[in-house]
Amino acid sequence: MAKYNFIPIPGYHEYPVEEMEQRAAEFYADMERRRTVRDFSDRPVPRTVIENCLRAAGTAPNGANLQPWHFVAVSNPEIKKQIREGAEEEERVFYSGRAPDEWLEALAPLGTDEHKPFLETAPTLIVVFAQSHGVKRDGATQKNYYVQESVGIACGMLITALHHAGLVSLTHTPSPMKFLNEILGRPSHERPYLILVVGYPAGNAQVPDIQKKALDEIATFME
Ligand code: IYR
Repeated sequence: MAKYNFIPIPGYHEYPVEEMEQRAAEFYADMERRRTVRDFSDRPVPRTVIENCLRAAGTAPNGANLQPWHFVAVSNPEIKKQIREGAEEEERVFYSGRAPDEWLEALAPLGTDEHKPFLETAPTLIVVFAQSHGVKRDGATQKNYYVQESVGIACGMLITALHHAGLVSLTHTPSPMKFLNEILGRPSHERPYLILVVGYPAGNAQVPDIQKKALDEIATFME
C-alpha cells in the first residue's frame, strides 16, 4: 500500500497549564451530569445535529484507519416499529429464560423488562454496525483490525457528542441483534453493535439514583 503524506498536526494547540486544568475540570463536570435515559419525548431532533454527532463519532481513532463502522439513523416511524417488534421478541426470550439468574439479578435494580416503547417514542435510533471487513474499490475484501475496540471508541465519542449537544441517549443491546440486518438491509459482514436511542427526555423522565466509582477505585497512579 502507498505511504500516506505526512503533515503538521492540523488544528492542534496547547493550552497554558491553568487553562488546561480548568478545561479538564469543566469537561468532567459536564460529563458527570450525563445520564442514560429510558423515558423519551417524541419531539423530533434536528437532522443536522445527528449528522454532526455522527461526524464526531467518525473521527474516532481506529485500527489502521479503516473506520470499520456504519451508522444507520432511523427516524421513520414504520422502521422504528419493526425494530421495536424485533427487539421485544428477543427480549421476551431473554427475560423469560435465556438470561442466567445472575444476570437478571444484576439487572433487577434497574427495573428493565422486555417492553421497549422508547424504540418507537424516541425520535431517532442510531443503529451502529461493526464491519468485520471492508470492501475495496475492486470488490476485494479488506480485513479490518481491532474492530470491537474501534467501534466501541466511536460509540463513546457519539454518546459524548450527543450529550454535548443537549440530547440524551440510551445504549440498547437486544441480543441477538441479527434482525437489524434484515430490517435495515445491511450486508452480513456488518454485525449490529448497539442501538443508540436518541432524543429529549420525557417531561417526567426518571433515572435510577446510582453513583459512579471514585477515582481511587478506577485508577492507579504509579509515580
Ligand atoms: N438487553 C436487555 C437487558 C439489559 C442488559 C444490560 I447488561 C443492561 O445494562 C440493561 C439491560 C434490555 O435492554 O432490557
